[in-house]
Parts: sequence; structure tokens; C-alpha cells
Amino acid sequence: MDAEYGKARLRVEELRREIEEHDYRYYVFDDPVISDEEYDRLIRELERYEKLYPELITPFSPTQRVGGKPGQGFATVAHMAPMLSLANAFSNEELNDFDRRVRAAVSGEKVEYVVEPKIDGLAVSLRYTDGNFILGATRGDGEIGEDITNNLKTIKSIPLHLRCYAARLEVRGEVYMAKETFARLNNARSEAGEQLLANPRNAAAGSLRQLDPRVAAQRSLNIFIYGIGFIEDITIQSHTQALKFLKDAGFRVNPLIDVFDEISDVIAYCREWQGKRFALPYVIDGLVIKVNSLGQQERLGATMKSPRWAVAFKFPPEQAMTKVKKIIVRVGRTGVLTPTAVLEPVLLAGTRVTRATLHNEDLIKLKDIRIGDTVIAQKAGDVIPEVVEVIKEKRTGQEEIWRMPERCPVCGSQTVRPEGEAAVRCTSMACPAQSREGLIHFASRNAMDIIGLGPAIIDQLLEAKLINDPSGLYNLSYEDLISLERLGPKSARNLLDAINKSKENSLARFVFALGIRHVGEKAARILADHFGTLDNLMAAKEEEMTAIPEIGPKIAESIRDFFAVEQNRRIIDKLVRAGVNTFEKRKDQTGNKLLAGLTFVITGTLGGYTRQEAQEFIRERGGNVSSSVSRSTDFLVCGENPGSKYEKAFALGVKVLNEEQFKAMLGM
Ligand code: 1X8
Repeated sequence: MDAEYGKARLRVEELRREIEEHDYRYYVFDDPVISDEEYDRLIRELERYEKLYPELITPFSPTQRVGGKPGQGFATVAHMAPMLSLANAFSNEELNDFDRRVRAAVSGEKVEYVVEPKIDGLAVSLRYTDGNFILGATRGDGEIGEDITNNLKTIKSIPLHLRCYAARLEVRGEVYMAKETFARLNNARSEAGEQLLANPRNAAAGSLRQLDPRVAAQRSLNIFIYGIGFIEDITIQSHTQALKFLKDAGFRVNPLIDVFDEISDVIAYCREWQGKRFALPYVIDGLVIKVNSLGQQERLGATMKSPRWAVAFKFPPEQAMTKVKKIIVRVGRTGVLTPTAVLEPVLLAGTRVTRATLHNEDLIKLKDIRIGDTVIAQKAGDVIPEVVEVIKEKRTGQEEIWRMPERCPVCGSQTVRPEGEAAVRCTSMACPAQSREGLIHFASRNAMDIIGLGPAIIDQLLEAKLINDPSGLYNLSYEDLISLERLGPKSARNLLDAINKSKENSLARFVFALGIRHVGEKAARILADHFGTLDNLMAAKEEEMTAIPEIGPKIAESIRDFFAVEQNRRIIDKLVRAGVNTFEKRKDQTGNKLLAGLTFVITGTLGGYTRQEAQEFIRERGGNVSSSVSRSTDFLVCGENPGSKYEKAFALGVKVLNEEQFKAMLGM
């Protein structure tokens, strides 16, 4: 080893120690001791050495905070101890209940409560082995989360090395985006014409889920560490001790912490923060109250979901008076038309609110909300603001009653309100508001199963205007696909093959893929089995569908509405012409074909079995069952007290079977 290399190695180690110290002073301690320029000089010097001697690079070098390459997805990881959620308390009463349960479990011992702000962000877990940060994960389902180490490393207040030793340590914390960062991000998005993010928590979640750590790095997230999930060889007696240990280890721990002996003091403190919280630079949605003694925590234990030794006090929603300027309609991704009130701007929960959801038509009628009304608007936590009530005393008589539009404001198609539902929907598959989601569903595994056609490619295809609806997929050429960013020749070939192959899918898959409301996989299979061809299904009357045991009126109505839309029929026509299969291969073709090709109608009361059983007997033998008599009916099975069907069959010359004859025909 030459002398230059030896010197470089020592200097690299020195630089890393220095940089980490400055990161700590700046990001955890909030008390930098050098200027940004001096800091940059250190980083650049380190980078120079690492370029010269790449073998000196380790994953824990400060230069590697934005080191990872964009991934294909996130690996899953099991937490060393489950990440539980917290039970909520919304009132003083519920806090008193919590206190009573705690005291009962520790049989009259003295209890200390630690109270901390509840950060409105995303729970994560950080793992350190031999003092090195080796793994960061999302909560996931509490047992298993996703490995987001590379994105977490971009958060400079997460130490890459512990400042005090622990052989194995897993800590828990909340990643969040500061209010100011969020405002800046949304301003930039607004200028770029991009969709705005709803709140800092969503923004933080989106950043952590970025597959490219370089994007995550630009989002300047931060973290508070609030607990230990797993630790080896170190004994800690209380939560406050744990927090001190975490601070000593170099973690950023929230300093706003208080300890109380009495729940009444906890309650008073919670109420105090209710008003003060808006002054904080980050969003909190409540306070977390924990029993301090770990011995008592252990005795209290946990339920399946949450520890019994902690509770989250949630702030009540904020309300304010304002005016409804107008009511607009937004079309959501599922085609639901949602009326939204445009409000005179009002300060609510620390943010300027200009919109409130009105949910649906019925709610507007129920609350009698009119344009020009003075109303109480409310914002609960991070949810979308809503109108609570109208102050009718403030009416001038100039207020206007509002009605839901009959046509979709996005595409102009007819809207429907299915019976028994509150939502009005746009019925068109080609509505731009819906086409993206529709395409994702169409290509999904249980639908047309087009491997390689995920949301990212679909977005690119829509963006490039190469497709508008599913039928466009089948006209795509190799040149179209290769023109997309991030799609190489091999992927383009594979995708083209997958699209082509999907033409041979069963009718059941195709019907499911259409994304007709209420028509899930099972209903699609039953319908395909029953009707055999798409034409038959499209021509079927609602009664014919509801005659099938598993198909209820909700499904039947939805199917009728779907096929009634001109746009949908056009798309289906294009799919058929592209060669997509619309015929079901009958299951019973190889089995018992006693009644194959014959159509039965049943009327009257049968003796030996129910009508449903009779229908099953027919289908098992390859026959069809229809609910109404027509020229294409082969037999009418007639029980006791037949209705008008008997007369119709007689008039049409359809053969009528009594129960005896029917049984004989079934071979029973
Ligand atoms: C969630 C949170 C906790 C704390 C702060 N913010 C949160 N979002 C805290 O303990 N200070 S604890 C917690 C949980 O256990 N699910």
C-alpha cells in the first residue's frame, strides 16, 4: 500500500467524522458552527478522495445519502418487534377512561404520564447493527414493512452512525414535511401546472415512496424519533430514559415533552396545545400520552392492535364561518361527480381554506346548502374541509338552490344515479377522468392480465395520446412503444406480445376487465357462463340477469346502464374488431351435454325442489335458463299455478313440460 493511499484513507475518515458532526449540529441540534460554504468544501474534498480511491466508499459515507439507484420497487422486511398503532381519545372523558384502565392494571401504584406532540407524518423504523444504519422501513401492516433505506438516508437528521454503542437497535419515529417546505413544494407544482398535494403528510408519503432517491432528496423531509422498538444489552427503566438514550445516540428527539402525575393535568395540557399547535413549524394532529415506567408498560401489555399503556389524544376539528361563493362539480377517478363548495377564504386549522366537499346531492338537500349561504366550515385533522351547517338567519333571499348537472362536466356524457346509491356517476368509459383508472383495471392481473402494462406505462401512453381507452391498446405498434421513455426494445416486444396474447382471454376476464360497477370477478364469470357470448350479455334484459341466482338487481341495473352508453358500445365495438375474444368456452362441453343448446323457462311452484335447484339441474346438463318465454325458448317447465308464461308459451307454440316429463328429461 503506497503512502498516498494511506494518507487518503486517514483524511477520508477524518472528513467523514467532521461532516457527520456538522450534520448533527445543523440538522439535529439546529446550531451549525460552520458556514454552508465551509461545509460544501468538506463534502467536495471527500468526494474527490472517493473518486480517486473508490474502494474507500462505504454505504455509510455522507456522500452516499443520495447514493442508491432508482429501484424497481421496495423489498419487504419484517420488523424486529411489531409496530403497533395507537388507540385514540377524542374527549376528556376518554382520557379519564384511559387513566382508570391504567390505574386498575397497576393496582394503585403511582403513575407518571409522558406527553408528546403527535406528528402527522409516516411511521418508520430504523435499524442499526454495530452502530451503523443498515435498514429503514415503513410500518406496513405492523409486522412487515417496505425497505425504504435509500430514501430515508436522504434525511440528514438520521445518523448514519450512532454516537453511542448498541450492538443491535431498532428505533421508531415519524417522518414529516415541514409546513414551509410543503408550501414551497405546492407553489412550485402550481407554477408547473402539476396537481397540488393535499397536505404535508401526503407530500411526505409520496416522497418516501419515490423510487428515485434523488427525487426524495429534493423534498427535504425530516424526522422525530420517539421510541425504541428493539434494543440489546442496554437496560432502560422508563420512556423518559429511552428518550435520553435516543438523544445521546444522536437522534432528533422532539423537545416538547412534559411529564405529569395526574390525568387532570394531562387534560389541561392537551387543551392548551389545541390552540398553540398552529404556531409549530410542522403539523400535529394530537398528543401522545404514554405511561412512563417500562415495568408498568409491560404489565399493561397490548391488544392485537395497540399498546394499553399509550393513547393518542386527537384534537377536535376546527370550525369557522364563511360564505359559499359557488358550487362546482369535480369528477373523480371512479367517475363519481362530487359537488364542491367554493368558499370565501377562511383560516382553518392553520391553513387558508377555499374549498369544502359537499359529498353528494342528498347531503346538499338535507343541509339545504344554497349558493350565497353563510355556513360553518370544518376541518378535522388532515381531511378535506366540509360544510357542517347553514346559518339560515343570515339568508337574504338572494341565495340560489343548486342542482346536480345531468351531463358529466368533463366529457358531456349522460350521468346516472344508480338506485339506492348517493353518488351520481359519469357512465362513459372514455371520460378522461376515468380512463386512466379504467385502463389500469383493464390490464390488471385478474382482468386482461397484460404483463408489463402498469400505471407508469399507461400514464405515458395517455400523455403521448397514443391511446384514450382500452381499444387503443390493440392498435399500438412497436414504434409507438419504443418511442416511450424508459421502454427498451425488449420490453416493447414483450409488451406487444402480452397485449396480443390478451385477445385470447376468456369472456369472463373480458367482462370483468370492462370495469362495470358491481361486476366483480365472480359476477363476470357467472355472467359469461350463463350468456356465453358478449352479444347475448349486451342484449340481456334485466329480468334475464336477475333470474340468475347470484345476480341481483344492483348488478343488473349497472350492466344495463353501462351498455346503454354510446361511448362504451363504441369502445367495445373497437375491441371486438381488434380481435378480442367475446365467447365463453363452455365448461360443460366435455361433460354432460344432455341439454346442450336448449333453453328452458320455469314457471309455477315445483314439488320436489326449489326453482333455484331446477335451474341448477338444467345448467349442470349444459342447458340455458331464461326468465321469460320467447320464440327461442325450447321448453317451458310448468309447476302448480303457472302464470301468464303458460299462455305465452301456448301462443308461441313452445313445448310445455310438466314436472314428471321434466324429471324424465333430466334423467332423474
Ligand atoms: C405515533 C406517533 C407517536 C409519537 C409522535 N407522533 C406520532 N405520529 C410520539 O410518541 N411522540 S407514537 C406513535 C405510535 O406508536 N403509533
